[in-house]
Amino acid sequence: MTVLSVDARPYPFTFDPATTALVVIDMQRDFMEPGGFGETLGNDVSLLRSTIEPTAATLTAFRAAGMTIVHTREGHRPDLSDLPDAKRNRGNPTLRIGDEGPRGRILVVGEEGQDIVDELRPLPGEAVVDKPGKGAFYATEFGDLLQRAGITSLVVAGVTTEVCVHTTVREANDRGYECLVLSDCVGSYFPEFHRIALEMIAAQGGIFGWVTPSSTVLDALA
Ligand code: TIU
Repeated sequence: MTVLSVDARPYPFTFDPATTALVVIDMQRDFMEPGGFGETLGNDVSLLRSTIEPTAATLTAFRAAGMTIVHTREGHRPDLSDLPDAKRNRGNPTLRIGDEGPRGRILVVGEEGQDIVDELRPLPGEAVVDKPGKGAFYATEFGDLLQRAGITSLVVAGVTTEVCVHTTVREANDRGYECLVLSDCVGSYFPEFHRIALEMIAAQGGIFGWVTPSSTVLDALA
């Protein structure tokens, strides 16, 4: 396939589908459904639901185009050996990471709550990277996986905009990846943070990358 270009902020984003991956960050029940980590931190998890439908459509388009797809899940080993006390205790939540919640142990790998929501379930063959931090590169195989696949550009969906999406995009930017964030496929518990986080990515000539609605990418791949 040839190189594609889509309208974006701060200027058009150009990508080769052969070297571009869709990265879907932490679309987990623990963040998006009641009874999980997001709710124990005091958040209204329904605010993230609007990301599901456009992300599902984007997954469909990337699958149809035969492009690389990587899903991430924030989570910790069952023995919590990769969970710093600072993270476990932060915010004094009602349920801490590792505690038993209504959907299994909070943010523990393999538990129902830690898995991806049904609507965005990965297909067999799609990579799923479990990550103990907010960024996808820290203490994971994510970077090696992208390198092996020859990926140089990332199209990013997921939650939350100013936390795991931002951390991952910043980490990716420092590692030389071109990042396009899909504005309707990322979401936050704080609408104002979401808006400003997207502005921060595209400001200063795209200091961390580009921002566009998913419709521009879907049109380009159609
Ligand atoms: N709390 C919050 O906004 N986010 C996280 O803890 N993790 C992710 O963003 N995935």
